[in-house]
Amino acid sequence: MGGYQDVSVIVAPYDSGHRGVRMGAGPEHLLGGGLRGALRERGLSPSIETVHPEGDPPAEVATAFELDGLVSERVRGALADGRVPLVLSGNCNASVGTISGAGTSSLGIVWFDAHADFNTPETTTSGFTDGMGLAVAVGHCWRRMAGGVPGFFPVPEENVVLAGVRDAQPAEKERLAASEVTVVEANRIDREGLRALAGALDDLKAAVGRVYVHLDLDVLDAEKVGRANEFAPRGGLGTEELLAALGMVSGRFDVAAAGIASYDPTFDADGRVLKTALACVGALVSPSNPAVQGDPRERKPL
Ligand SMILES: [Mn+2]
Repeated sequence: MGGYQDVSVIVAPYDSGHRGVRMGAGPEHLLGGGLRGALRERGLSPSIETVHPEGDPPAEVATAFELDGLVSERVRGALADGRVPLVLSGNCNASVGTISGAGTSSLGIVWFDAHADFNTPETTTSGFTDGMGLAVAVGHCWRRMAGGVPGFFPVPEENVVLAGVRDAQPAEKERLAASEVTVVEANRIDREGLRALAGALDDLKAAVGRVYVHLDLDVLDAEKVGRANEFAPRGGLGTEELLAALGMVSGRFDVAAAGIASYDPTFDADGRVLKTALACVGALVSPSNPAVQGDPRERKPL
C-alpha cells in the first residue's frame, strides 16, 4: 500500500439486511477480538466508523445497495484523508460499495473466496444476493441498483482475479468460463502451489497498478484452519498459504482498499479463524510484515 498514512476501518455489520445476525456478527467480533490492537501494533491509529442503513423494514436487496452507498462514501472520504479503507462486512456484496468509493478506473480486483459470487438473479437457486457480489462488480446484474451507488462503474472482467474457489455452481462456472475473469481454483493451488496465483497476478499487473483485495474468510480450509461460516465447503487455503498470497498481492500492487467478509463467529468457537483474520489484516496493511516476507515460499521465485 503506497503512500497512505493510516487506516480507516469501515464497519458494515449486516447480513442480508439484518444487523449483527449470522455473518453480520463478524465485523464486531473482529473488532472486539483484537483488530484494533493488531493495527496499533503496526504503529497505526485506525479510525473506526460503523455504517447503518435507514431503510425500514430491512430488505435484502435494497439494504445491500443502501449499505453499498454508505460504504462508498466512507471509502472515498478515507482515501481523500490519505487513509486506506479496510471494510469489515457481513456480506461480500459490500465490495460493490468499496470499489465504488475507491474509483474503478484502472482498478483491479483480487477476490479470495470459496465461492464464485458470480450468480445473477436469473441463475441463482438460493436467492441469496450475497452470491452475486462479483457479478455486480463487473456489471453483469443489478445494473440499475449498482448505478445508484455513488461512484460505481463496472470493473472490466479482465481486471479480476478470483482465487481459492472450490464451490461454484454449474451456471456460475459457465458464466465464468464465458467471461474474462481469471479463476485460480483451490484445487489448482493444491496442485501447483501459489505459483498459479503468481502468474495470474503478474498478468493483472500488466493491466492495473492498484487493486481492491477482497477476503471472504471461507476461502480458508475449514478443517485445517477453521470454519468461517455455515457455507464453507471442504478444502481451501491454509493460514500460511493465505498470508503468502496476500503478501504476493501487496508486493505487486498498491492496495487501494481491502474488505473482509463472511465471518460468522458462531462457527469459530476456538478463535482460529479470528486469529488468521487478524494476521491477514497485518499482511494487507503492512507489506513489510515479517510474517509475510519471512515465508520461505515468498523467497523462491514464483
Ligand atoms: Mn463470498
